[in-house]
Amino acid sequence: MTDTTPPNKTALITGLSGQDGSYLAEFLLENGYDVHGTVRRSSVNNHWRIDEVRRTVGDKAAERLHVHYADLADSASLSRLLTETNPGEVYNLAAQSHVAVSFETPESTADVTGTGAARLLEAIRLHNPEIRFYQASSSEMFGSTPPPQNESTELHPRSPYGCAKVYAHHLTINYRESYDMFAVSGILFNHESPRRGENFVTRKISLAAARIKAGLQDELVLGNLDARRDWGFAGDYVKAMWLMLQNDAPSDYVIATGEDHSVEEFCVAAFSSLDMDWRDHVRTDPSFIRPAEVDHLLGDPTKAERELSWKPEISFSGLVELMVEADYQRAT
Ligand code: NAP
Ligand code: G4F
Repeated sequence: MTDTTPPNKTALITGLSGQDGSYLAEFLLENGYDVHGTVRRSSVNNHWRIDEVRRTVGDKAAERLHVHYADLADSASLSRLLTETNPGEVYNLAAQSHVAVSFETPESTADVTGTGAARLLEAIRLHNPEIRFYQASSSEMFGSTPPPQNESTELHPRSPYGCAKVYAHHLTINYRESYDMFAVSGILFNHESPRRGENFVTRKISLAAARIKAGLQDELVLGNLDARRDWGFAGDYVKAMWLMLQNDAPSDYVIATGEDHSVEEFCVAAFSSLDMDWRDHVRTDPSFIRPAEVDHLLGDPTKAERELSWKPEISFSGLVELMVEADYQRAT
């Protein structure tokens, strides 16, 4: 018999105040969803990305955006939220997401980035195991395994953050296999935007280039310029998250551009887009070198292209220009 139940277009996003949370909320609101998102209490207002979502989608759609306090370290807050919102889809984007910081706070990173996923999966299982669940897995899980990396590549994390993500990744697979839940992981390679946190390397570079051009800053101090990453645009990547939950069967996917660049190449592109030579402004300092580095990430997104018809739309040079232009506008 054909199922005539209308789809439950209510989504819950953990980490709404973050980069991806904001782009995903925007995408879902534009596609008719009611969106519930979590924030944490902070001593200063850090909801600027949520304000941008409201501006972008307009007042009418913004009425379908609902903000809730919850914490991945607080099981009861997650259970309460599921009961209050009754979502059809849950996107677990919340995390302590900074790799270098995870070396300073390994235990709390494990608690939020790793065990947080366990708390949410278990709350979903007990509330309604029919909910479709997305876990924000990471290319950091590949660590030292050489590129190109795909869904079958061996995981060898090189940071407390990477280790926590590996736990959450395997647990998501385990809930799928144990309880037949529609639980999937997107193994996303680095994705950036004008909404990227200022202490990730791309935004640190775009912001500094813009501020130096505007006469507000003298120099930029970085760590390892040789690291290579597969950088895409966050707005393209959140669409892949949604596509994974619309699939007929649950499966995990690598999401990447298939193109890599070094940190130095990002500097060259960012400074030259403002007619500057990066070598006049950038110096390195060993304090930004990590105890263990991930030298080279380059994803193979063939499975996502084939099964989700997903392709990134913004190129590396387009991404750099987008970020530098936005930061230059903000600086002037
Ligand atoms: P982000 O900008 O750092 O956002 C992280 C979000 O998690 C923020 O909303 C943050 O809230 C929230 N959060 C942190 N600790 C929390 C806790 N204990 N309870 C509830 N919320 C908490 O990260 P992003 O770049 O959007 O990334 C989204 C997810 O994808 C993360 O899980 C990240 O690890 C993963 N990922 C990112 C990339 C990438 O390149 N961006 C690649 C692969 C995977 P506050 O705003 O209050 O801090
Ligand atoms: O921008 P990053 O801090 O990103 P990283 O470590 O690759 O992690 C990001 O991507 C992961 C996916 O692969 C996510 F899971 C994670 O949540 C996060 O979004 O550093 C990129 C590279 C590193 O090799 C780092 O050593 O840039 C190098 N780097 C050089 N100087 C720097 C700096 N990184 C930062 N953050 N700051 C610097 O001054």
